Amino acid sequence: MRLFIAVNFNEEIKSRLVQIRDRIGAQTLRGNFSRPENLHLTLVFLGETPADEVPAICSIMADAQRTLSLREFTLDFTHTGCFKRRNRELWWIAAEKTDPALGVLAELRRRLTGGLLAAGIAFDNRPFNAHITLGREIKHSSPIVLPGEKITAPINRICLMKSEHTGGVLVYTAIFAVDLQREETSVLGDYNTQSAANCLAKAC
Ligand code: 2AM
Repeated sequence: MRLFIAVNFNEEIKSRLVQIRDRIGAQTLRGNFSRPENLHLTLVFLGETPADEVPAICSIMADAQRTLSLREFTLDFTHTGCFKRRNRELWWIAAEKTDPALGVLAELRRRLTGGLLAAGIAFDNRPFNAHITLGREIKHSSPIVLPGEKITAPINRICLMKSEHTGGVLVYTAIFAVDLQREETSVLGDYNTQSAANCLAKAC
């Protein structure tokens, strides 16, 4: 099966991404634009993977989170641009290269790829270039002009995604997910530290 590890986004973030996607679409002659439910950020592309490697990949994802003790964080998507592929363009949105949160994402990828290498599981090892693809195969006759954007997206979960063509439509399905730790304040909510400790003690 064709797999990748990704960060997905909530409906609010996806609808803001769709607005930018549509602004690009309005200025192009042709293009293959990402469906809202397919908008994601790829951390590791595994490609065709034997099904019997899936349990090991899930463990590697859980171990990466456990060893880093990563708390949920946000990434500011501010920068739209394109990769040129032959005479077509792939348009994306990304964070500024200097955004410290990108360093956190890169560290998470290092942990994941380290685990995959150690387990002998194949993946695309080209340099990590964190982006959300908005459209592929884009052709336009005049420059695409976009207003400045800042989309602050919560990064709170990593998912193992299966990619397949179903009835000619590209469908991504999350088959496993690991949550990043919630911020202390949201874990405790209205409780004080003592009652939270009691709850945890009861749960154990
Ligand atoms: P892209 O959006 O830049 O094409 C599913 O295909 C996801 O994996 C996409 O986000 C895609 O990035 C990413 N990906 C990374 N390396 C890939 C590769 N070698 N082939 C296909 N997709 C790849």
